[in-house]
Amino acid sequence: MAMLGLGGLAVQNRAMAAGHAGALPHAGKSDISGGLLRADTVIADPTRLPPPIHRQHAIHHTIELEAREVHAKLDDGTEFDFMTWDGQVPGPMIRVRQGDTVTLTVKSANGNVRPHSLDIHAVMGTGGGSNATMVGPGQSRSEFFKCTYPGAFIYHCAVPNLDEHISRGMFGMIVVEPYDGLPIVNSEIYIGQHEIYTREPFATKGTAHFDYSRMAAEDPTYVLFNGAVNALTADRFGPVKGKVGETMRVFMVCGGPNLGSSLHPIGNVWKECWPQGALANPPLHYIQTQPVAPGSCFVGHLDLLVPETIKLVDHALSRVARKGLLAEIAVTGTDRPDIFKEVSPPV
Ligand SMILES: [Cu+2]
Repeated sequence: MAMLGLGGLAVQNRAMAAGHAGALPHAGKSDISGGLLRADTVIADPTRLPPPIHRQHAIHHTIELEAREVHAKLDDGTEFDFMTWDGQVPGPMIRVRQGDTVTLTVKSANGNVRPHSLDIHAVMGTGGGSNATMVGPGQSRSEFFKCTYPGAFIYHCAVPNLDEHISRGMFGMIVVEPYDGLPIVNSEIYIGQHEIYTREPFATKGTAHFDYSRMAAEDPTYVLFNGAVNALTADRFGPVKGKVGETMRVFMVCGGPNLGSSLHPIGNVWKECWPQGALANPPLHYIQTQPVAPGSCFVGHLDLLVPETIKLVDHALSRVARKGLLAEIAVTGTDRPDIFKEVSPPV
């Protein structure tokens, strides 16, 4: 088994020999990766995701995800008890090809208190595999599944208090690439939106405590990308970087548990996007704001036409102005005054 050293993940791929008895296994590429942007947070590094798939044959993947309950920074001076997959929000992206098979082991870290399980929307089976993967602290269980249909699908914890566990961070994405793969782009990023319900008001210093009443009322205190207030911005831990003339693919998973997202790139539009992550369908073009339901995913392309800071937002803008949701893409390169320029001199 090859350890990637990325977020504690282990992955082993081998060629699928089914139907070809005696065939030699091929070396497979890594199909899962992840990692934190900063150690005292749960912020998944949006640039650490598995590479696009170019092979033309099916393989079998052996993948491990660990449920980890962690105390981490939600904001400067504010901490929270998160529940995560591999210590990060969103959980590591799993990337496979249609027709691939997976043996997935769900582990629960020794220090955990709660039970956890995994519902993967790409899995055709009871509970998306959640019955087969229910684990208590220190336990480990495995399941086998075939990636029958292409698309970008959410995975999430599915214990009875699943809304709380998702709110605390237990969601991520599996991308099942179509047989023909995805369009070629220059770069890719992976982000996740979810909301947190606390007794204390937004930005209160100290430890924030979970509020079940506010969750039942679907009235969150925080709405976040990647598990921290304004995490992916110049004012905090840095924006994603892009270059003029390039095309960037954005994978976004909306964990919820209750709120959808109206995903908009301020200063740009989605040149192409696949609503609900439905990669088997033709994309929509030139979409300004795309709804992403809780429990669903989004895949979209941005042409980076001019130097600018693109702000990725949920266009339900009180979530941006008052609840902590923001990611930025800093695009650098040569000015394009034929596309945009300031006309009036600064005052
Ligand atoms: Cu859980």
